[in-house]
Amino acid sequence: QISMRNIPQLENVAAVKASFNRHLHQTLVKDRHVATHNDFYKSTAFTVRDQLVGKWVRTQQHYYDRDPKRVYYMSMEFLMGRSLTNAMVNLGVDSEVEEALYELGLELEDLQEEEDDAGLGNGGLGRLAACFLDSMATLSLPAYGYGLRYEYGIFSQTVVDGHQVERPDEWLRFGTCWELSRPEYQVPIHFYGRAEMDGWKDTQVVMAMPYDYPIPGYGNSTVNTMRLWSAKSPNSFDLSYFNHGNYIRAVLDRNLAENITRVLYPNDNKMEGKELRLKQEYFLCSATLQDIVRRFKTFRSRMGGKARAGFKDFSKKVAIQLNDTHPALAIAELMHILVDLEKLGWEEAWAVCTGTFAYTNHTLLPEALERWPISMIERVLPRHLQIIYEINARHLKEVEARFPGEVARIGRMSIVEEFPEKRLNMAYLAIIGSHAVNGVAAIHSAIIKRSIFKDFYEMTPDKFQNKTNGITPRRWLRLCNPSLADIISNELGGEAWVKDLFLLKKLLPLASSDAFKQRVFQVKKENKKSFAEYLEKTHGVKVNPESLFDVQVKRIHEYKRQLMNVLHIITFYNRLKANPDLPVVPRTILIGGKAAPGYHAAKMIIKLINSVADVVNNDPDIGDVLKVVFLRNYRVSLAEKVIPATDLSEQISMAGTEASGTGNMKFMANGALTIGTLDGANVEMRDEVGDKNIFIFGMTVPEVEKLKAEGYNPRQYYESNPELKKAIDQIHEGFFCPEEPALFHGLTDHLLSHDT
Ligand code: DL6
Repeated sequence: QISMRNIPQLENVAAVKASFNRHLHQTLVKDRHVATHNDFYKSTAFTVRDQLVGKWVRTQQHYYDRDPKRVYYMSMEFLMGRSLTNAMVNLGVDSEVEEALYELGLELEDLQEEEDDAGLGNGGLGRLAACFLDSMATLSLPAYGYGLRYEYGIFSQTVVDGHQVERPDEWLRFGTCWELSRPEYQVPIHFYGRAEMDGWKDTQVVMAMPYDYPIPGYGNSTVNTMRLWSAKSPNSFDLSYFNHGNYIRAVLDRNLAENITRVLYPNDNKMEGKELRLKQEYFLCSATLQDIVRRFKTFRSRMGGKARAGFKDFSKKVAIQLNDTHPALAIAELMHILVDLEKLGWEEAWAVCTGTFAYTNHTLLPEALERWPISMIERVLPRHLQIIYEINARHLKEVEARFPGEVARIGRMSIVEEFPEKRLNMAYLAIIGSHAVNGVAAIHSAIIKRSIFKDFYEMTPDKFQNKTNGITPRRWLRLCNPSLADIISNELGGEAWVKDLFLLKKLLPLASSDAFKQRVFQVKKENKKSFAEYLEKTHGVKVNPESLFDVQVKRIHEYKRQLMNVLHIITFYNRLKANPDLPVVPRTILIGGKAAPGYHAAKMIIKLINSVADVVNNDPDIGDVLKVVFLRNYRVSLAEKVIPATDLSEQISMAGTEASGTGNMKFMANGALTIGTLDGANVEMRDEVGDKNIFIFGMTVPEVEKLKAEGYNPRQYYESNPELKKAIDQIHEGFFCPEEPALFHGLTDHLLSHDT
């Protein structure tokens, strides 16, 4: 098989080697004798980065000259993963760099392991943001990502005695080659103080320092910017200490202000109502809006060189997409800037606001919907609370005008909730302040209209849309599965499909070609072999690469039903024990994912997976027929390894709970078969591939709703299904954990009483 990737040009290979050596010497100040692997990685990264900067500068100049409408993706999370291999692929220099390293006696595969993932996100929501940035750069859209530069991203997961243990993610310890600080664009962020007639007074100030990261498009000249903010103490921080001569204390206390961007909150699909998190959210909103408004204002027309007059064109030039409600305070912040600082009238400012913002909802789970206590907002952001009250009062007047006399509806649609304590419903603020609201898969967008946002849909139906999630085929096929990408490129005569995945339809006639199927099968086999080797090296477990790789990797959450997967494993095990000659395909079942550190049930599920793995893997009766592995520290770079090696992708959430899912798509693009429920984007995937090519099981959303309405009694299923009963009893009685037999009582009791 001849690779369709460009043949490395000798002069380019020589240039890469020269640049590599120059960076090792001039930038890292090392020679080959003392250089570490990390130095070699960095020399490679700087060499590739050099290829980006010209395009980066020109892209930004181009935007400045042309003054197009810009799109700003505002997100508390960007789960970027590694940058080196992504930049190589998108710049089209992967063959040259690989060849140059080879000639230098180095392996790209080893060097890339030196790069820590930029893990500034929890799961689907953060990874979606990262995929969008790649996609927008590839489409040459004038786009920016705005987020926070957490010093500690998502924790690193280790497993001790089967239990998850969290370790800090020190992704910046060795520095990163991919960021540039821009101290000249620092902005002050205000907190606390008092809201008075003539402004927001006596605030505490923290500086927001921007760091820029290049976002290269694939096969084009675009390099966009992701700008992440880092908290810095202002020079004036606690001057009273300085004034009172306590110089040392004053310098030490500067750390306190900088804590704002210290760490990512590690919850997926759950709100953490801490003041620090509120400050993080506002910090992002205020810094970003100051930056956007500055950029809007400093536009100089190519003819006249005049600054832009007024804000009437703002929403023609600025679109801000809110990635969930986490940055919803941006709506109040823009009103604050326009009304308090720029002195616009309320109506004019509000029209600018609603013309600018759009909001994406990513979840229906009630515990994930943000509701901030009013007492906290009043203390931290007193002026913004006044603004939100004003937005709410005007909104409720409109509701009243539209639905006269419907007192209950007016109460339901208020941003201010009264019970159990006074809180602000941030989703309502986001809807009211936006011109578009979307869900992330067809089924999810339909559900929000008839459930959590029903009243709002009835009032403004045109605002509500669907935008089914997607994934970037650059990282999730071309980069992570180069051999499969080669097969596709060979058949299609080039790499155009990497930018237009619909071209894969042209492969359809090959479904009946044995030769083609054999090639695809061979790639899967090789990917499984490499992954098995990786598992042995990193996890110390030997798995049979000929077995079926059955994989569920995602955050650990009850609604995602890893526990149901475990019940299946136990049942499979019991069947094999009862009948050793059972004709089955040998399976390796891999489950991986992080549990939020405060989510006890999720952590117990991890322990259970490890306990079951211990029993199954050490049972001589079972041998190679069934192996269970808990994949530690699941993250973007590990996803890139396991997904191409998977035969069966588990997408088994209860219908109506997974808004979309995006892992489902990554597996399917890499040739895994899906077993799943009619939830999230699985529904649309089934529509594309047809019923015969996907294993769908379980209840539909209407069936779930009906069962809930009738009253669901999990114990009834337990009593009537002997295999299920046996599996649950074994867990309960400590069969998998004899040293602590009552360990899983919490899980089993919950399953039999409140199973969600
Ligand atoms: O839209 C991206 C992703 C979806 O694919 C997942 O189904 C959904 O669970 C996830 N939602 C969140 C919500 N977090 N909060 N808040 O992460 O979004």
